[in-house]
Amino acid sequence: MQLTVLSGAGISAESGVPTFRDVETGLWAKVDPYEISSAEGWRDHPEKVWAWYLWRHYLMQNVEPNNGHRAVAAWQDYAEVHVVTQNVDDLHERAGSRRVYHVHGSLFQFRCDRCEGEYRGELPAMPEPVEAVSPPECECGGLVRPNVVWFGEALPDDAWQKSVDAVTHADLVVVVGTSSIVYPAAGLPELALAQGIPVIEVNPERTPLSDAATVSMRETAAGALPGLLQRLPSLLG
Ligand code: BJW
Ligand code: ZN
Repeated sequence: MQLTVLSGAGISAESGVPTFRDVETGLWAKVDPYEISSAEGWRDHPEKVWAWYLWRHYLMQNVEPNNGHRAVAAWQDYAEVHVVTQNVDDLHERAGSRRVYHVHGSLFQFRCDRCEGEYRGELPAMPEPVEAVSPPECECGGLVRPNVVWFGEALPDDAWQKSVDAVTHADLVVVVGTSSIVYPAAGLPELALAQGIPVIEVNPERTPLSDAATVSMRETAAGALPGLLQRLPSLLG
């Protein structure tokens, strides 16, 4: 059996990583997403964007995978599991998942915004958010940026192709912890449904996917995923 998981920020929430859109605790409750997560924001005030990502980098290094990430990794004992994640953390890998496709990049890689060269220098620890930090300069005169995908930027080709393959060749797709509003990732479950592949959504809140999904569960990732395979016969009938 091939099982494909599409994850979003909600799967890491129970590890202590804030989601983006939660109105009280979400990352974007305090900053404007288009100022911080867009190419224009980087061009206009790179020091503000760099400071925010240094803080998130520190945060992600200092959290642990939760029972949601661990359940997905444990499914590898029973199925060929592919994980398509919008998250830039490494919690799926640290839980033991082997096929993980980061469609929005990784906050553990940094590159020059001009020559694309990888940056391997030390990063300052940033346990608290600060307003502005100048990003390191590359030898070519460009600035070092996180290797993540901002609004208006193309998704990495390789990860995207593998994700489309994984979703369209799956026997079951589990969509967990995403608001399902950011495209093109939000279109992946639609591809599966169009082919008659069942899609199970796990999210404590309703999303634009909820009505179309084969099953939509109002539960958290760490609560629902550990017992999900055992519940499949009753969920899918
Ligand atoms: C829990 C839980 C628990 C809480 N358990 N669940 C069509 C129409 C209009 C616009 C567009 C369109 N197609 C494309 C666009 C533009 C844009 C877009 O989609 N905009 C929409 C907002 C409308 N898309 C893009 O720009 C993309 N690029 C693109 O289209 O390029 C075209 C192109 C082609 C060729 C050349 C050039 C260009 C790029 C999108 C990049 C998104 N980047 C970000 C930042 C990444 C770096 C970083 O991490 O900082 O990705 S934005 C942000 O949103 C981040 C996330 O990956 C992404 C999705 O968020 P996610 O994961 O769903 O989080 P939340 O917070 O929204 O939701 C959390 C959910 O968890 C909630 O539902 C909770 O209920 C739930 N939850 N606790 C389970 N315990
Ligand atoms: Zn450079």
